[in-house]
Amino acid sequence: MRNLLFFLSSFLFINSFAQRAVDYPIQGVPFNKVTISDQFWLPRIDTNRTVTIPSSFKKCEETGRVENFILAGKKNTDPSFKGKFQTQYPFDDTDIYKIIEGAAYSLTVHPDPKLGKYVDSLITIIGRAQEPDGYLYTARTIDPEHPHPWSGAQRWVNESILSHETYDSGHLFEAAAAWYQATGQRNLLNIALKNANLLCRVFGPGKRHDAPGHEIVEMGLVRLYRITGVKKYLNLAKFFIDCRGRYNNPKTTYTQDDKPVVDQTVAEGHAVRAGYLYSGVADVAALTGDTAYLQAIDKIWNNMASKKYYITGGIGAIPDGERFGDNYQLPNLTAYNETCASIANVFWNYRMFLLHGDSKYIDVLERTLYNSLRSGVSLSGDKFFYANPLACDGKYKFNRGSLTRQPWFDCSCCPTNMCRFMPSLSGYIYARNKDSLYINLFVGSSATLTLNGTNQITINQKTDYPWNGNDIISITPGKKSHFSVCVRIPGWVENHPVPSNLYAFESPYPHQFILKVNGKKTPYTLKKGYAVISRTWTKNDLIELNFPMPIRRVIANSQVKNDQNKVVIERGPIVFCLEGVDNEGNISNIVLPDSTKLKATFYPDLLGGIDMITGEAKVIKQSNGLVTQSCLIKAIPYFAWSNRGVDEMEVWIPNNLTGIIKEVK
Ligand code: FUB
Ligand code: ZN
Repeated sequence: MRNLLFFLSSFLFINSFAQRAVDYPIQGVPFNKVTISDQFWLPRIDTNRTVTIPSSFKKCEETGRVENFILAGKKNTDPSFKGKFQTQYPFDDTDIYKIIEGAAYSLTVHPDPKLGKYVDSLITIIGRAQEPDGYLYTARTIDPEHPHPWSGAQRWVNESILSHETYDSGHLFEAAAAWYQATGQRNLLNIALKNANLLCRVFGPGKRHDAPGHEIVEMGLVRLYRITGVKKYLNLAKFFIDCRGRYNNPKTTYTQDDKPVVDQTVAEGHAVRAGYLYSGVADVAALTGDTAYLQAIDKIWNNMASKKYYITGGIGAIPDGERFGDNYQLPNLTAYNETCASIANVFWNYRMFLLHGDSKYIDVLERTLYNSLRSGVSLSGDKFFYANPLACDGKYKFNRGSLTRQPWFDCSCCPTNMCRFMPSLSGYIYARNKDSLYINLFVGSSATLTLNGTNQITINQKTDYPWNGNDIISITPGKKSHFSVCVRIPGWVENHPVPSNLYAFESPYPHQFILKVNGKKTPYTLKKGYAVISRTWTKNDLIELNFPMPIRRVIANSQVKNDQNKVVIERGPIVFCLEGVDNEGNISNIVLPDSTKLKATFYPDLLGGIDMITGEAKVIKQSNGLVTQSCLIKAIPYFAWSNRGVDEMEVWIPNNLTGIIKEVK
């Protein structure tokens, strides 16, 4: 009988899901419909599966994060039990949720019964830690008389400042949705729904109206709504967004709470919170058709992309407050660029694309993905950057007090965010609407999707990206049919390194790329950054692409003080840097004149297989006054630095003597 009720309620959920009228005009092809075979990304995803996920679970055990759930469970069964919260931050529960989310994506393509069993055992422990009414927050449950100092004496009283209670819920919801999607199992989903139902009882019109201190619950609630079709979850996500700028005291820009979201115009405050908020706003805008939300995030996005965005794709310039700086305040040495903020930026830009169908958002996403996000984890998969600066002088301890990647942090949000992001990458490659298929990322992969309701299309992509711009994509529809394939033409091919005037190529390159179908040049129209090929497609039709990848020099807008008289070396989507070890240990006196010819060579055995860019530059030396000598410089991809010990590093390289100046914070 219980099973029947379960079946009926699932059926009703799915039914209401199908009836949803408004949504993103474009849908992503989800991670579980895409298999990555790419020579660049697959080894990294495999390392995430074999090293990052297991080592992070181990850290959660060693540091007491798992123990926190066990202790909370004991308290739930025996109120006289005396326990003590084992770790430092009230949001440490989220690390386990994030790794479970990553394990879920990973298991979809790589079944691993041992891992599945381990996650199930964790879910059992998590379930026991949940209080009977759905509350799940070990920082209070273990010892309610003495909760974590950030948590407040009673539930929720510190929610808008420090407690992270709904932040914990948000990550729980994300993990539960992923686990359910990946395995079909409802064990974590049931825990999540019980917690979400509690939130719905506590918060809302006429009830509590705190704006969450650290956003993510909005996105998490939307995921629960998408799975269940239960409207109250979407309503609560919208309610939380609408609380911002209205009720909290104090109202801070740090938490994007100084004004109502619809009146906000600039990217502000803590960058991870901001990125998660803007992603949640996009989700709710898509599902409710709220145009005021749309206008707000469009304005905020313009501010970010034109004034607060690093050439590496990082966001959140300022360490103090882990936050966005003022317009054009983009220091290099002290750049914070938290790994989590890069991940949040990918979430946000992907949603902006789904809303607008413009490739400029994928340009931002791609730059972040291949550079500042990728740099967050070592090649070995077990050491991490929390901050991702654009320069290192070997003295300023940028990485939470250290000069290089670390295996874990007291606040370990970045490693565990990496666990969940890496295996979800398959979900960002393709998208579709009713009769168009979008190819956004050039990542070797195969996918299946449906167009026009019934036509099942199989895609196969083979490429050497990002090291060269050749790409072959086969399209096989279930039945011969007419539709459009929209191939993204990256901004860097079109002479726009970014979709704003924040950065430009020093010298333009003639617009040229090759696009053929079945060996012949094909007609296409350029629309919102996509080459749209509309034709009748049949089995194994082949799209061939070639994006020339000359080595380019990028310069910054004159308002970015720290980047004047300097250039960045780029090739394709990859940003390069100088690291001491390749350049006789000292890079601070190197000048790269515009006349220096640069050459790219692929080294399969260096740093996991990378392009190195070399050229005859100048080095300034002190010997009875300043002397200039020739020197060979070697630049490696930014993402690969700091894999060979502590070192100096520089992304912006002086192209004349004036460029060798001190950094402005
Ligand atoms: O507050 C939770 C997480 O810890 C944030 O997202 C990170 O920036 C770190 O402060
Ligand atoms: Zn982080």
